Amino acid sequence: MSNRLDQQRKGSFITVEGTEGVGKTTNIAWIRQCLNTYGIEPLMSREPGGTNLAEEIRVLLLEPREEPMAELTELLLIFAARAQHLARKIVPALNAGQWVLCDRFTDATYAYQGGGRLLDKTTINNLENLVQADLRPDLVLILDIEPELGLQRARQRGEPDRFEQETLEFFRRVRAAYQERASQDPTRYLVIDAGQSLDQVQRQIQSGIEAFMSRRLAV
Ligand code: T5A
Repeated sequence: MSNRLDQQRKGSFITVEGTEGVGKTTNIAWIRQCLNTYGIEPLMSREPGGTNLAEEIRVLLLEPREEPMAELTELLLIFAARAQHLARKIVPALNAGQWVLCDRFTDATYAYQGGGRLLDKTTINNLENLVQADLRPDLVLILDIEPELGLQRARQRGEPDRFEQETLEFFRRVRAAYQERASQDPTRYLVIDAGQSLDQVQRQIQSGIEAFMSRRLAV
């Protein structure tokens, strides 16, 4: 009974993850170019956000505010944005045969809300099943970096958002949660050492995409 989302997808779903300032925005453009060489033009999106309404929820989530946001409020807002994003953008695209390349998805929730905020993983898993049914990314690229280095890069860009104001300890837990998820499913997750030069990072990404494409073409 998978389909509250009416999902009969044909396209592939690739997500990109990592702690702050790890270089997702920079490298997503490169991933797109790698896919282009196979004749694939992916639909680009991001979370939280991706549709007008979900982008409004993103603002609520990222803007620093005087009234502290309760952890459960944060979690529910993230899944509310995701439900909208899936229903209005991701699932229709996948069903139409389009590939989707998304900057963050539910692995970020396990990492930030589960690892960072220490929320119960079963609660996250229940919401994941409710909102996504059985939809999961086909490939998750995790850009991995020492959180100190990523935060330095992110903070050079201006005022920190609500998440960037968190402690180093918080980001160490986020990173550990990503690493743990990757270790549980090494074929679906690809961990990239993002502390290297951009050129070296892009070479790792390219060979990961090539390996994914040969697995997919073999099916
Ligand atoms: N969130 C999100 C949750 O808590 N739960 C969830 O479920 C979801 C979906 C917003 C926030 O929402 C939280 C997590 C986030 O805190 P976001 O917009 O993706 O998510 O926020 P950021 O991680 O902050 O994304 P950024 O766009 O800020 O960072 P990027 O994209 O990782 O970094 P980028 O590409 O802008 O690079 C940063 C700088 O480093 C340089 C770049 O030129 C740039 O100046 N750089 C390098 N320099 C040297 N060597 C390299 N290899 C480099 N790569 C990049």
